[in-house]
Amino acid sequence: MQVRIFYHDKCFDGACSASLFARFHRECIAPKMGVRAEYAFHGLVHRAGALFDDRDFIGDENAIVDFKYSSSPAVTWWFDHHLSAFLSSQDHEHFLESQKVPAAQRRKFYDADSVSCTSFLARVAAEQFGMDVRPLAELVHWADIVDGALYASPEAAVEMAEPAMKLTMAIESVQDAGFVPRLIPLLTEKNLAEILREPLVANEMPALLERHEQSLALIRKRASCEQGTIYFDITDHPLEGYNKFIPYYLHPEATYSIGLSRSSFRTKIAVGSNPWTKTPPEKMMNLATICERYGGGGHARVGAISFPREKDDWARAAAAEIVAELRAHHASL
Ligand SMILES: [Mn+2]
Repeated sequence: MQVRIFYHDKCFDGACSASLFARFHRECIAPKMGVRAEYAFHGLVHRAGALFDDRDFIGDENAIVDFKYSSSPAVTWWFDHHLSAFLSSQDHEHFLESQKVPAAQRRKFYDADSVSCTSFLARVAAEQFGMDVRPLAELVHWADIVDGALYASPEAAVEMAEPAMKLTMAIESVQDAGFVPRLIPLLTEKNLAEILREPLVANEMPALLERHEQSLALIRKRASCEQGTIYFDITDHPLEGYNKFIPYYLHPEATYSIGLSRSSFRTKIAVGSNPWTKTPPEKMMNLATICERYGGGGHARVGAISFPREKDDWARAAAAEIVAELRAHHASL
């Protein structure tokens, strides 16, 4: 049996969810079906335009983890925790319909309160399918820290002493499209320090660390913080991802950060909030709602909007509106 696993690409939680799903399916699902399964991994990215190509759903099973819902009948499993999980109300209806079966037959799972999709998947796999997830405690722990931005300090997040943080950097920025699919199986086979020593990862580290230093220097030059909101535009320096805590490392007093950047396939507005802010949670703007207005999405505390690569000017105009809105909100507190 061929199992195709579609996961949020360039994302630590997405990769961990894919790895955990494969192990879950191999240990708990395939044996019950009396089959041997093979697993293939396909990254999905948020982009302007269609997110899915239904012609990719050609596995005997097709699973989507840590990514938006698809109502394609070929999708047999789905796990997500994003606030903006449904592209349309029809998709949401379709999901609700899928829940109207006895609990034991349910294959689509959604919990917007889970810090990471990995910890959500581990919980469902353990409680509803009897999977022994104890050997995966380290992975689940770090998926929550990384996806929930629960780092002790901006220094801890930017200086990346922990293996999980270096792996996050590699997942977010290695350019070779085969890198994450090769890394995924290791995530539930070895501990994170061992994975960092694997040649697949170790060979990438020196160049990645150098690029990290360069992006830190660039954002330091470009970022300005006014009325609690950082803004920077680095579209003239194509970067395939940067450490999203750099703005708060440079401006710890900020509440929000808006970054405009450009990669090989999109121009992106990253709309984030400072995980270490002293602003009380009830006074924070919901960033998923703001991003949805422009066709983006995410979580309450961090979101993003993708534009076609050549639409820099639209992206810049939208970013300016969001910056003005967040600064005005901050000034009104
Ligand atoms: Mn996630």
